[in-house]
Amino acid sequence: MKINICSRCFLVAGVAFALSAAAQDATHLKVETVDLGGEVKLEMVLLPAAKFVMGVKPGTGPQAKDNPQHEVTISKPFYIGKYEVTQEQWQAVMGNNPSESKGPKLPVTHVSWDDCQAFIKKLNEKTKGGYRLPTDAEWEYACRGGTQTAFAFGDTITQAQANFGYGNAGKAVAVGSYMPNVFGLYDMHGNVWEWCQDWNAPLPDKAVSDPTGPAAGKERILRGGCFYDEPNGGVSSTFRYEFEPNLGTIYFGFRLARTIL
Ligand SMILES: [Ca+2]
Repeated sequence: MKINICSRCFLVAGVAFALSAAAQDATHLKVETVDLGGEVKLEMVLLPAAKFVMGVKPGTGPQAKDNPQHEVTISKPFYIGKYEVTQEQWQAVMGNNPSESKGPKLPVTHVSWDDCQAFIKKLNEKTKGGYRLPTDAEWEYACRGGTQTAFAFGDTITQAQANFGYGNAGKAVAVGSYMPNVFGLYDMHGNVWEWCQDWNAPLPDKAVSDPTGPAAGKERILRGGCFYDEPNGGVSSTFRYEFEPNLGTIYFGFRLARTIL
């Protein structure tokens, strides 16, 4: 297993801080590249610890499910996938490909939350570990990239900026086909829904630190919408969807996070 760190990048790790201009400049974020074998790479972007405002600004933009504005502290830096997990990455780790529409650079689909856990277990055995799904709050922090607008690109979004609304391909496309957000992350809006770690429950309207959701539940959170969804129906930075953890669909994929061990 080969680990490469971009040598020209830097990041201040440690205490929580508000996003600085440097932290918002993706060219300064450290990228970790892991070789999964067979020339298949996994790229992870190191995001800084930060405080950010999570949730829907009252009276603006698409509504979110149970996501009122509240301050969230992310107390430690963590890695998040630059892209949705691809079919070639799933194949490299699991030795199979559950997706209906096949393509090495397409996001893997038809994976349940439980399937994601099996993938992560094998990936952690194969690497130095720490991989997991992002929490709901980490996902929104990563999606926003310091913005307070409904989308990472402003209060509106176009089909030139993301794959949603059946307007483009009408299906999932190769990861990284659209513009990245300020953190250099691709397809946070649209393409496929992304499983998060948390059980579903309404979010608080008070400040919290490193929230992980309730200890138990019936459905897990998904974020970001997919090629099918409309801007006011799931593609925004704040919209939360939920689904039983044992079911996968053509609309569901995921993005990895990694704790620094
Ligand atoms: Ca997505």
